[in-house]
Amino acid sequence: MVFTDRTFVMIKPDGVQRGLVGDIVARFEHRGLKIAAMKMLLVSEDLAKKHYEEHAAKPFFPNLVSFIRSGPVVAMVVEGKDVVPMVRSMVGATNPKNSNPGTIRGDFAVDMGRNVIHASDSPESAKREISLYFNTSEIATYKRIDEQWLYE
Ligand code: IDP
Repeated sequence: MVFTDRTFVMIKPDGVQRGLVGDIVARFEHRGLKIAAMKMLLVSEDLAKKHYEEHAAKPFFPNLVSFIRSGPVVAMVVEGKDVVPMVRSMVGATNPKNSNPGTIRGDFAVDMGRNVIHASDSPESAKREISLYFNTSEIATYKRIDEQWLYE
């Protein structure tokens, strides 16, 4: 099945440095979601500011920009039915103090500014964020072999 539902996910520098990339990607794969694109990169200042533009006026904005640039990140496009809310529920609350166990932040994070992962909060943000990080030629269209066992 080829879904139009897509979300943007980023494993932030803390997740990469702590060796959590494999565990996090496995959660999406095991859930049945499709990784349509994935790359490691260093985020430029310009890209970091665009990514977090909705927070530009907030006092923590400079920290957000410098943290996302503090090491390599892993950016992904993830696809599946209702993928935006599904991935947000897998990620957990923004502040890990309030993230339920079983969520990525609830299992792997302690502090708000070291919350391991970013995921789009709406289909509109997903579209915008995917276009910031990926060209259309970098996004693969393919079928998972288990789709008939995932979708009724
Ligand atoms: P989200 O990552 O759960 O979507 P957003 O509100 O979009 O949360 O905030 C982006 C990131 O900015 C958060 O993941 C967190 O790392 C950081 N952040 C959000 N609110 C605060 C704050 O009040 N103080 C410090 N950092 C914050």
